[in-house]
Amino acid sequence: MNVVTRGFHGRRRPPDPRIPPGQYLEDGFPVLSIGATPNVRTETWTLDVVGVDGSRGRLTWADLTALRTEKVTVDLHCVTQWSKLGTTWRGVPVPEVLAAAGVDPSDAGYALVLGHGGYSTNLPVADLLGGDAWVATHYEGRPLAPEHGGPARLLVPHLYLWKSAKWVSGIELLREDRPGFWEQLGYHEYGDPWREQRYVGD
Ligand SMILES: Nc1nc2c(c(=O)[nH]1)N[C@H]1C(S)=C(S)[C@@H](COP(=O)(O)O)O[C@H]1N2
Ligand SMILES: [Mo]
Repeated sequence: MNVVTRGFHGRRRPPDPRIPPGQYLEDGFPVLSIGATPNVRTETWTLDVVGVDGSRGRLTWADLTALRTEKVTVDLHCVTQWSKLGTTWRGVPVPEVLAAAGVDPSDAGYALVLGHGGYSTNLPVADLLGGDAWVATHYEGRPLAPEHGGPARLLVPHLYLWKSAKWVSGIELLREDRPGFWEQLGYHEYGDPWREQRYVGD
């Protein structure tokens, strides 16, 4: 019998089932960017979509904002171990962005998503088409702040947050997987927070 251990366990709070393994709860909204925040203006904003057959489509801000949006409340998980619960966003579902660009994703296996400043990140196309990926323009009811990727970023909350490219500028559909910025530096090709897929081989 170990009274000390039993007492310790008795005082411990039950773990929050919304927080994946190895993560802690963050109340603020940290900014994680490789370089300085770019000044991306809606007047000149474009999103270039490229299909596996070389088909191309470009959306302007007017094109994007004419599309149907969804309001979603999601939890965010950053590989630097913070999780932020219950964040509310507004965005256009990615399938509708691809359709508006006139690019058919059915032959694609992967996507490389590009952000201003040379950022890129790869993920399976299925994760963009499955109903859990948006081109987000609003956070907590306001236009998305520049430091968090405004005017528009990818939002893929079921994967670690580095997959959610800020200042999204392109979506390239691929047959073969191609690593993005962090993935080339050893981060996981998929990045499921619930399986702690932080680094290659996790
Ligand atoms: N274009 C671009 N997108 C990016 C990044 C970046 O440096 N540039 N950082 C990524 C990383 S590592 C994380 S954790 C999240 C951080 O988003 P936040 O700054 O809104 O918290 O954005 C991701 N998207
Ligand atoms: Mo990150």
